[in-house]
Amino acid sequence: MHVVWSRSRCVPLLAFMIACGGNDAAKAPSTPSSQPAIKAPPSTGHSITIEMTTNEVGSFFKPNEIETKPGDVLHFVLVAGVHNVHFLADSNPGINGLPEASAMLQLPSQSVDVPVTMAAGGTYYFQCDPHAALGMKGHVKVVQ
Ligand SMILES: [Cu+2]
Repeated sequence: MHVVWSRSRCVPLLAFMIACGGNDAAKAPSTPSSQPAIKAPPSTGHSITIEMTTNEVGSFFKPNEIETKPGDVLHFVLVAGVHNVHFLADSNPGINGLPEASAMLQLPSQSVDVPVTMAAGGTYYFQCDPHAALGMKGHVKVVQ
């Protein structure tokens, strides 16, 4: 003998699944480009740190010979002194996509990121404007 329980009571299921769609609306990332005329290569997510230093030896970039790829970022960090980074047009004749001259960095650990927008297959000259005559310069070789 068995007892059959009727469990068919209708429980009102108040499923208020409120989809709160107002707050997580996708905000388009607003990344204003400082160089709208240049079609930037897609970012590789890779960055190369270059120190800018003045010490008893002199003023220099370290390293100052860099090999990189389009879409990399050159991460210039001030260690000591007052420096900038400038891919001088006169020293890179006929080259499109040169980054603009950076601001002058003055405080240790200040940095500037320079996206590699120059074409692969070239080597590009850069310098620190105040110290170029003292040898503060370097080259970026861009490879594919
Ligand atoms: Cu300098």
